[in-house]
Amino acid sequence: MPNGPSSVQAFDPRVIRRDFPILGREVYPGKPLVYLDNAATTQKPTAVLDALDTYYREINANVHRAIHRLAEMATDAYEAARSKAAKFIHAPNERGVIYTRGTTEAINLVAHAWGLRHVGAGDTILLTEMEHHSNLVPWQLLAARTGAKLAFIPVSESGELDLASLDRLLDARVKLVAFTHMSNVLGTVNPAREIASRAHAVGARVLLDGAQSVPHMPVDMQALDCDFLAFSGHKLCGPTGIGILAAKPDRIEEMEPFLGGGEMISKVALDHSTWAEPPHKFEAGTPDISGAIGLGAAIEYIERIGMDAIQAYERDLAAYAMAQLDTVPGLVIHGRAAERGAAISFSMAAAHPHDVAHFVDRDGIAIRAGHMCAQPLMRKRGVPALSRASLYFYNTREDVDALVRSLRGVQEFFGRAAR
Ligand code: C6P
Repeated sequence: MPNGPSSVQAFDPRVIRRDFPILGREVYPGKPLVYLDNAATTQKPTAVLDALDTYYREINANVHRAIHRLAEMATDAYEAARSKAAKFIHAPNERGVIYTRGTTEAINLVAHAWGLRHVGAGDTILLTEMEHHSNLVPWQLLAARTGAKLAFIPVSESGELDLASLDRLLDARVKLVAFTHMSNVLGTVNPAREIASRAHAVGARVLLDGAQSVPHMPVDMQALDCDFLAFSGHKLCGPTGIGILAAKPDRIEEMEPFLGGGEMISKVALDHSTWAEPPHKFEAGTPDISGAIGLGAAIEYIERIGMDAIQAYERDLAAYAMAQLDTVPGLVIHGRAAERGAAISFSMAAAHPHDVAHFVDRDGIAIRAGHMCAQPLMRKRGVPALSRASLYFYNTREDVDALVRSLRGVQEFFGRAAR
């Protein structure tokens, strides 16, 4: 089964687009899909669709249980995908690479399995003002249970973290620094290595939310020296419902089980149990086997394109998109960090973000509008919501041009209505 892009040799988005069947459809008559909501979820290439189909048609069996042929094949494919994921992020070992439902579950897993034992009353969990709710609410819950406090690295008007504040915020009471590698709203790519090394200097552990970085740039867990790294498969061409928590070897040994049940045990008596070795200790019950295999296929697919090539292409496309968006009257981009990815949020003087999204949708253009699961950041910027175009390597300048044309229409339509 061919499972690489058709254009391994030369990076050509027009050729790559042929690998994504959905990109060829019209969403309304005469309106071909312009998909610019990749920070929410990405589209799936044929390689991933085929891997899912093949699994269910030819292999389907439970993993790590039976000894029949199909069970062996399913287990091998499931574990091979784990190896691919571990290599992809350069995790220290596979023992610390745990399948989860996605970034959200991965962060909740750390909060329960590690946080409840290592964060106590009077300790601090240091976050940033730009976190997605998935990297905020689990820590609020942990703080409420343990008596720990939350503190926040401020975000500047341009969308950058105020690293000078770290001198004040980092002290021996900080047990964990948890932050997003790339903001899903501002597009900012945070200096993860620097923050990690300053956090470690006061003895804090580091969790990196890689939901928006792992799909878009090379992410090397060991080079960044984070204790925990979380990401979601569906944002990197994989299926929904599967993601990864990777933990350093010392951290994985410090974690207690989160969910109890089958597969995560070694011996079970009526009144007590002992645990399986990691990562299985953290994978109770029948896992998302097809999801894991689909994730493996997605990683294989994008590795064949190359993360460096993807990052370079997206950087160029994002710069083009920002320059074009800046020409639309009344449009304000939120997030002008020097280091940024291809998620571009904006407001328009003439219309509410929901009206903007509805309007461009009629032209076949998918963008996101709302609080983007970052309500504190919206409050800080004084907006109830934003619109966001988020690009991936299969997007083109033509996609950007279509959006800009449609946004000019928004400005004209709503601007006229207001006059
Ligand atoms: N952001 C967006 O449209 P899940 O839902 O678990 O796969 O990912 C959660 C998550 C965590 N951190 C960051 C930085 C994210 O961007 C997301 C998901 C999507 O911006 C859906 S709200």
